Amino acid sequence: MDTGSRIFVAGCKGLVGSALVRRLQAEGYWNLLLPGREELDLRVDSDVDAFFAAKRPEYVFLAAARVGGILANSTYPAEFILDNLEIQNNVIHSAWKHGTRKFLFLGSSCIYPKFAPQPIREEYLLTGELEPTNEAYAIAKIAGIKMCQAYRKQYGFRAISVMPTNLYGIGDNFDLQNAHVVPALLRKFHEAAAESAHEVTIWGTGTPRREFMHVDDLADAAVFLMANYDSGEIINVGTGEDLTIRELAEMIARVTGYRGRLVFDSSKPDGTPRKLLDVSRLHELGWKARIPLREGIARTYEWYLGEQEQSSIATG
Ligand code: GFB
Repeated sequence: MDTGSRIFVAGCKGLVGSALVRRLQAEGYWNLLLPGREELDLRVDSDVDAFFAAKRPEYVFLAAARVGGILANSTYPAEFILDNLEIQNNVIHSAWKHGTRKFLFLGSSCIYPKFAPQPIREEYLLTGELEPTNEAYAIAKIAGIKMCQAYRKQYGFRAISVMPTNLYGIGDNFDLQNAHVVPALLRKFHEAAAESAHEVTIWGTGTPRREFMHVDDLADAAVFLMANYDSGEIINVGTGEDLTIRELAEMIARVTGYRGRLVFDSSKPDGTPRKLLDVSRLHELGWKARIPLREGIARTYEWYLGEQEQSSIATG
């Protein structure tokens, strides 16, 4: 890519897409194609085809997806499978058809088997049963990986597939029902601290282990891989470190100043017991995550407080 390349960031308003836009703009890329959802519905094949025919993007980052936390995934499996299949089928096919030079598909660590050995190596894909709470989403993402590999094999399309670990950061969704755990707990603890509440309820047992990466690190890795990786083999992107949900909750409580009790609601699902990616392939290429978890959470909290302030000014 050079700074004048036509680069399409699909999903430019989302957590990952907006981080990619920040990163690319900071590096001087000025020819970014950034249609919003109201302008281009990626689920409609004829619209996507017309967009590619008109704009002919040279590089594509496919960061558009229907995403959500454990409850959203298990409540809306139909939307999670259909929307994601439609988006990725349309964007991958049109990119190939209209001559995109290089394509980056973003998957997820939930593509791996529920009980995969830890840390999870790329070759564990399709070696066991998936985690039921996000099976629909995972199947869609696996189909995207296979589609990229098929187009590379049959047509020589230079598509790469990147598997990020659980992400959080600026621009995240803080809706308590649909969010992932980091924004959900930031909001719960923030509100509890403000109200001097005595307890906060955390879903599940607190024992599952997760790895979390700040989305700015992911954006940095994606731009790095676009330039330095060209293989059909999937590649993991993570920090290489995990912690329990209880430890995460304690960290978020400290960041927000909450001092009450933590209550665990084991009627809510835990999901997969552990999800830690093996990132040796990425490290061998020369890339490592830089933002420590506690610092990333503090930055996200600062951003959230700013957003709260803006919306209270707006509502007057
Ligand atoms: O972030 P999360 O929804 O994603 O949940 P998954 C992680 C863990 O945090 C689970 C617990 O064990 C949850 O039970 N948790 C505790 C909470 N309190 C809360 C809360 O208030 N909200 C949420 N959301 N969780 C998702 C997948 O799984 O991970 C997606 O469903 C995707 O497909 C994403 O892959 C990265 O790691 O369990």
